[in-house]
Amino acid sequence: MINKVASAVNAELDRLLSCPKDAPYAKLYEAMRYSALSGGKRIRPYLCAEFYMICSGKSDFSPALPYAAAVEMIHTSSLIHDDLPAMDNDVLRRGKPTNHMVYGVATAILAGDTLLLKGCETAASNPYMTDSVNSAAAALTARKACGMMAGQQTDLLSSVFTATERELIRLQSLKTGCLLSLSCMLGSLAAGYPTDVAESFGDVYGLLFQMTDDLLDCDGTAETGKSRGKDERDHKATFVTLLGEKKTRDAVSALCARAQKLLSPLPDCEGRDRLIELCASTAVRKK
Ligand code: GRG
Repeated sequence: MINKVASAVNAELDRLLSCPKDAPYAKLYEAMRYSALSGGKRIRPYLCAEFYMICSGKSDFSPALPYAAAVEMIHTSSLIHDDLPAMDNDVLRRGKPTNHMVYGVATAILAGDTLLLKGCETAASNPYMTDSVNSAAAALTARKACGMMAGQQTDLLSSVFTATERELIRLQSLKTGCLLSLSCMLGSLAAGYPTDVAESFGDVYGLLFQMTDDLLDCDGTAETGKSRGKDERDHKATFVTLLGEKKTRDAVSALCARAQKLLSPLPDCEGRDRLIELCASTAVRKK
């Protein structure tokens, strides 16, 4: 199912990010497309589409697709900015040179900014939804994107020498958790279903996802497409640098079980089983 959603969201992003003809700013769109259409697991669009299917009982996720594309645009904007010299200063993303390495810092900043706002615009104008649902979706999207930035700001100040586990959980719940919970919530919202289960699941799944991301950063065999071992070198507070690998792996197992349990109030269906399986595969992921 994730491959089906990935193909559909790629086509939607291709359409939404097409440059107006003869525009003098074509480079900006080229830079946005370079990062938005450069692969990626498309986990956020998948969560959005899957929550829509589970909560609506339908197998066609088209009505949730604009929301799924909106979250992926915002996620891409965060990756572009995260890689900038003033942030993580990275040269490799998804196995390719980072946006600023190809287009320069100024265009990369603009590409990130434009993708962020295009994401909000897309969430506000889903043609399958009523104005009031779109208005709620846009407000939620903006709120969660602000949460992600608050997490990034906290991260800038954090160091392995001073951070506590509690602070790190708070930081990562914002930085990574906000967009993952947003994805689940937009799917529920599009289905006209309450968003509380989606939010609680997204929060816990977000922590699970970030802990495994930290484990991948120090795993020599992982296929992340990113520079490895940077966190330790930069003295960043991560779950692995703070807790050690063994305790992090134990926490991953506990979070996986917790996330799976949080799905029980949802309708019993194939989609819910797929999410249960997603948690298990995330816990042992290699990319
Ligand atoms: C957009 C204005 C603006 C600011 C962004 C830099 C920043 C503020 C936030 C950083 C957020 C960030 C990069 C969090 C890390 C989340 C994370 C684990 C990313 C990796 O996600 P994957 O593995 O990546 O889903 P793919 O490549 O598969 O999409």
